[in-house]
Amino acid sequence: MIRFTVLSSILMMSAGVAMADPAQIYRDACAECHGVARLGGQGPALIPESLGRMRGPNLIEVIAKGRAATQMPGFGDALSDEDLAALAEWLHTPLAQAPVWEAEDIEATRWFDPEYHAAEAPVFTADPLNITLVVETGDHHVSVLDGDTFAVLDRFETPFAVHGGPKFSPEGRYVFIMSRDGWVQKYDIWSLKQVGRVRAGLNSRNIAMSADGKWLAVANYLPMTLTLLSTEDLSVARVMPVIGADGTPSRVSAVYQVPQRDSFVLALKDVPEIWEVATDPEAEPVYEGFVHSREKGMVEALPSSQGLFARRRIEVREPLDDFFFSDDYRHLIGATRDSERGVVVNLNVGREIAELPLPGMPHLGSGISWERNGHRVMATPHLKEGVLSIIDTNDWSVIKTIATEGPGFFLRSHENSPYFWADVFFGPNKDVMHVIDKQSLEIVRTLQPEPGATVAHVEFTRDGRYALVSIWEDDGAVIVYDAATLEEVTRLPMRKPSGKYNVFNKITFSEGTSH
Ligand code: DHE
Repeated sequence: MIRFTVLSSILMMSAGVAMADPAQIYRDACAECHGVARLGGQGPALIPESLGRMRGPNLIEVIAKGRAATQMPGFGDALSDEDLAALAEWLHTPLAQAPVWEAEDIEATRWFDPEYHAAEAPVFTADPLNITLVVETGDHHVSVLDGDTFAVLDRFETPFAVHGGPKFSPEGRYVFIMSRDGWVQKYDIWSLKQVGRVRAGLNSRNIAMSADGKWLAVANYLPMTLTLLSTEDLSVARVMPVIGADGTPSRVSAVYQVPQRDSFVLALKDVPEIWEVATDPEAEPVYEGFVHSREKGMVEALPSSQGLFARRRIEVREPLDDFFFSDDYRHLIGATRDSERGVVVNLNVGREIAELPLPGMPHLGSGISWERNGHRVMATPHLKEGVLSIIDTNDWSVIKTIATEGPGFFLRSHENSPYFWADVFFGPNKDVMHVIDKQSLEIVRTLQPEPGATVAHVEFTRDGRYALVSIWEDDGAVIVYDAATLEEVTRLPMRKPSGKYNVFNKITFSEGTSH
């Protein structure tokens, strides 16, 4: 009824006036679902920060035709082509004022599912550590798969546009999922039930969990903050403004858990700093640098913070992004803005120690590592070049560049597999997946499960026996391969399955997966 009223009022408006004011059209037709301030509500936020990442059909098409499998209706009959274009352009204009999203705003969104009751033990007979979650971005759901039988135990709705890997609690019972609009969802795998949700940011990048499982960090672009939540009840522990040493505010590109150091590490988009935030209540004092005293010259400043959430700045020459961590978490490699180099930072001493050429936009966040000839090597795909770089992590030299059939996005392997799998995500060959020998570094097989369909992202079962591959299409599938023979075992229909995450591989920090 409401929708009818809105549509008919727009029709009347369009009939009487040559072209309606897009802000007025928004107020009449969109605000009810997308929020008066365009920050989202029942529907997603409609601001440049979120629209810039829109995949698939363009904005005008979505407004005109609606979005399948969502509540979004089409307004093509109600609005002229000019009005549609004007509205789309208006939605791409930045908000006049930076929105505020503080602890009380976040708290006000905290919601618990009234149907949730915590089961005392798993409500299924499957191995709870061999559960694999499949994020289906086609209709914003997650399927919970039994990793032995590949039966779907549950399929639950997620917030709109989930991004990044879900994060599991250390024993593997709970999982936390984040959407690009900053919603964090908690789900209980044992009970197969959603626990609750909270909106931790307005435009967010990813989440990380502390090593002790108590805290969840949410990296935000909007506002420029790190939100720290309690994993227990999703309450806000702290909203940390992110401001560089020179006073410049910065977006947080990503946050990572650093288990050995009991901390989070943050990649910052706008300032040449890496931040480390302690999750250890006994964390040593952190000094902000040095102050000048007329009598003594340069003297050490008083500690600015210590204990839980103490923050340390590591200064680098330029902003670095998309981190890969060495196995012992002593080093990270970050990508430079020109997408041509990787910079190695030693977290102990807090400075850059090496630089390596990685042209063609390396996707270090997808990097994985393994032992080869007594050396630990890592591999990274490149988003703009059809190559994989293999790097020796002892001296950070590039030991081989493997040519692929196009730029790829994700890599995966498993301790029990002699191969690693690399997708081709972009270009005419996006329907193939390479399987590469970890020792010879030669491509042993190039799979093409469905000609013409994008094939991407792999996850292994707990024992590494099977590899699950996505047919990344609306009418897609997860294909289960025997990881040794590389033969197809079964095909599970799914709605644009993106990432897949095995509980055991994630909580044990398997070397074959990114974290
Ligand atoms: Fe992702 C992980 C950043 C675009 C799907 N992506 C990540 C992570 C980061 C990141 C920092 C690690 C988070 C984590 O798991 O904690 N992604 C970026 C970008 O900067 C980039 C290039 C541009 C952007 O839009 O933000 C980008 N990512 C995409 C996509 O276009 C993908 C293919 C589709 C989508 O859903 O938007 C995409 N990103 C993913 C997936 C993961 C991911 C499925 C988790 C991979 C995993 O196996 O852990």
